[in-house]
Amino acid sequence: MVSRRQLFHGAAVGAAVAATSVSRVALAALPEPVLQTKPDTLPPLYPSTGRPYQPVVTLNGWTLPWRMNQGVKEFHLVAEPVKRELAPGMVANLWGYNGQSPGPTFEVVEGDRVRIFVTNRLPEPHAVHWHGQRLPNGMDGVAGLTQPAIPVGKTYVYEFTARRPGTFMYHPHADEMVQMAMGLYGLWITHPKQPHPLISEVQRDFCFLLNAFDIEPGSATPKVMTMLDFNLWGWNSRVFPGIDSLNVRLGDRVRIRVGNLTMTNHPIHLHGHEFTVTGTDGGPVPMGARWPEVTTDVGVGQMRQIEFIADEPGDWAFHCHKSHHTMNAMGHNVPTLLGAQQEDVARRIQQHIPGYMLMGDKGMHDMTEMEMPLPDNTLPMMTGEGPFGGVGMGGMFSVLKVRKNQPHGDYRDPGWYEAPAGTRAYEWTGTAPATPRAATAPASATLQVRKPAGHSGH
Ligand SMILES: [Cu+2]
Repeated sequence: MVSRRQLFHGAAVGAAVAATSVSRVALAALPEPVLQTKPDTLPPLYPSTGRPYQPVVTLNGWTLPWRMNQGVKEFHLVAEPVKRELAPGMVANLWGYNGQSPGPTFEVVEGDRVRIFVTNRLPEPHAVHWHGQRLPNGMDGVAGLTQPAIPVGKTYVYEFTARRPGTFMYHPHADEMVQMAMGLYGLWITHPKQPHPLISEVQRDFCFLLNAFDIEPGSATPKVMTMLDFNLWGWNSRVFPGIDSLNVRLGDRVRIRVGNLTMTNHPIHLHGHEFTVTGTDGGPVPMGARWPEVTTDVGVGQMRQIEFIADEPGDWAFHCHKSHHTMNAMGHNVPTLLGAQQEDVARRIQQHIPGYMLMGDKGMHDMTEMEMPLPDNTLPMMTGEGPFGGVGMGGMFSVLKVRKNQPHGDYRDPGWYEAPAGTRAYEWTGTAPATPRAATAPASATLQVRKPAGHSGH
């Protein structure tokens, strides 16, 4: 599923942080935009200038380096068409920032003055809204309302002070439906400037954005007018099995920040642990308003920050609980065939359509292992290999890996969990007694007439 990655070689992004060598003349020019070419999870970017903080790790993403210019952190964001590998075997034509969708994560400290140069290399006007931030109205990035849209080829400058700590997002406020359907958005973390009574120190701090795409199997560009029937559900523009695992050390306090810029809600569920929601886009949650959960719904336009102690070793599933969001692209106009005798039907159809297959008379588990002929550039609907066979998942699914021996600060994939003897579900091999069964319904009741449901696509 997830290969081991060398997470300690962030050379591609490391260089631009060194601000001291930049000349006065160069500082008057635009900061060099930093690009990222790979969808890997890059290691935390420890700040070499400005106030220190404990950095986050962006799942299958990275943090944008800045340069310090007379006390102001300067960033250069470039909106442009990008190619993003959603999972091995599928590349999508998206729009993103600095080479990737989502764009890079911004990390600043409460009180920091920031200046962001936004260059528009999209084929249409653009504007960036800094979702959730306190800032002067004219910096809010709403095309037509607070500024003219950024014309194609032009660069605009946003400048404000990051006034309150928390997790924020950024996204277009110009032709949002198209630009967000194409993958333009990113995360913004403002770290507290001093210990904060409602913000815990954590050993691991992950963040990702939820996404929804509608990409026809065999094509590569999202359909931008889709409102409901998305067919690919992702985290940071990756879909399982392309999403990296979240690797932590046993006993770590873990924070995960999840932002939702899709058009539906996502109940995010963690196995094996209880967590509390410790923050929203509105700020830290007061202690008296926190309660234990194993699932939290992340509504549209919302961020939820969850925290827990990773005190149970293992490979724990972590996923959206809408089961069609843990599947990859497939036609939805498939009737339920549980219990139907279909071998003969399939054989008769195959006489007319070679290769035609019906599926699912015993459930869809077979899909997890089936070698189906797929169109080019798409992914199996339910996939991913675990140590015990097919995981049968897609979309918004990953694994929290809790390990006693995971070194501090090491985010590399430790491989699969080896359960201690006697702690894994096993097969009963004794003699099974006759099992009483519920009476089956009379034969006539199994006859079904399927009428058109008038709910196209689902
Ligand atoms: Cu979901």
